[in-house]
Amino acid sequence: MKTYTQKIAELYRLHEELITRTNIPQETSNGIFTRYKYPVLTAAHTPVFWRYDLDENSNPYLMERIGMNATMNSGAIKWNDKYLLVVRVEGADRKSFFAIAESPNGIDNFRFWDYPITMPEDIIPATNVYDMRLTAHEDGWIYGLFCAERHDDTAPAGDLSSATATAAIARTKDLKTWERLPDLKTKSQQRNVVLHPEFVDGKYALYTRPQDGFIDTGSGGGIGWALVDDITHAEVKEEKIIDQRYYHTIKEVKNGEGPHPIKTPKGWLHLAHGVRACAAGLRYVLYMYMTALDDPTRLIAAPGGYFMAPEDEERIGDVSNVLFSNGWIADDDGTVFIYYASSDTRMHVATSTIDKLVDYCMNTPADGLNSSASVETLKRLIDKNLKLLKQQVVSK
Ligand code: M1P
Repeated sequence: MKTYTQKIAELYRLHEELITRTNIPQETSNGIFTRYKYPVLTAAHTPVFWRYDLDENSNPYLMERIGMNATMNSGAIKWNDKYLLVVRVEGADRKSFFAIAESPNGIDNFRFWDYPITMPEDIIPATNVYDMRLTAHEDGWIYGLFCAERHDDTAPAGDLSSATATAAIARTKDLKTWERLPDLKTKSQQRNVVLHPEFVDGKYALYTRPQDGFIDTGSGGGIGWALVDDITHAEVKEEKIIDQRYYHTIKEVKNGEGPHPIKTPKGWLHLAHGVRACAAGLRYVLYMYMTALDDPTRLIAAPGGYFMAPEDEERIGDVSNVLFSNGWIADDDGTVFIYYASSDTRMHVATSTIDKLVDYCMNTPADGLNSSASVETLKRLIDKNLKLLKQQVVSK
């Protein structure tokens, strides 16, 4: 029979084995990115001392006292040469909070900092907070923009599921102490709001996602753009749609900016999620687009279809058939670490390079928006390839 101390040691041994497991790149057939075998974070990666009361007097059966349900939708930043994720950790009580996990190489060995982030409240406290996008802005602050969810008090009595989504804004210099700024003022509800890293016309620039209700984007036409004079009292006065939704595409129902775009010599490289409806419910995939350096609102590349869609284990979870990304890190050597969550349950990484992603955006045919156009696009590639193959046969 194990002693209490031995049982605790066993918990730590298993946890350590999990979080120090070497991740393995998976062979990929599409040449665009490399997936990794293991999720980089799961609920089981959260520290043992978050979940168990380790005192034999108060927890004689060594039971979990605070359950963790998921680790998902994480912001990302390179900080002191480490790869940091600001993870959306969801407890068994359904409430999400932010906690930082750090890795030496970006692909495995992610370890949570001892304490979750203590995020100050706005004037009206939120019930739930989630999906932080991190931006190291040229003003010198690191901003975290996230969704603050509150019960919709205008809902009829007894309706306990109607909610409102607002963009919350906080900033920090050390990722430990956060200053909360007033929530973004907008006409509509907002989720997936992201701060552009540079001033544009001397103003802060936001990617927005206007929506009619908490779930429905309705008349909100896609990913929007707004300039804000004062980030400490941010208000969207004018908003224009820069990446529109279209019928019968991967973003027909909704879309939303992922992390802030990466600046490349050829333009701003964007990662976003698109949502379509099907008999099984909503399907969330990742897609990419590019905008011009001299005008970040001007679309210069819009590869058709999805960049990445749920595969295998990724398809299943609390909200199945979902990939969602709000964090990526571009290293100086051009490597890009794409952090994405699957089915609102766990975090993964995929790697690529700036060059490959720009090539993917610039040279993947755009969506022709109907079947005939898709066939014409396919025929053009077949023609070209068959000619090439013939030439090769002849020259042999
Ligand atoms: O459940 C899938 C995602 O749904 C929401 O995203 P969107 O606002 O684009 O529909 C968010 O709640 C997100 O956290 C979640 O992963």
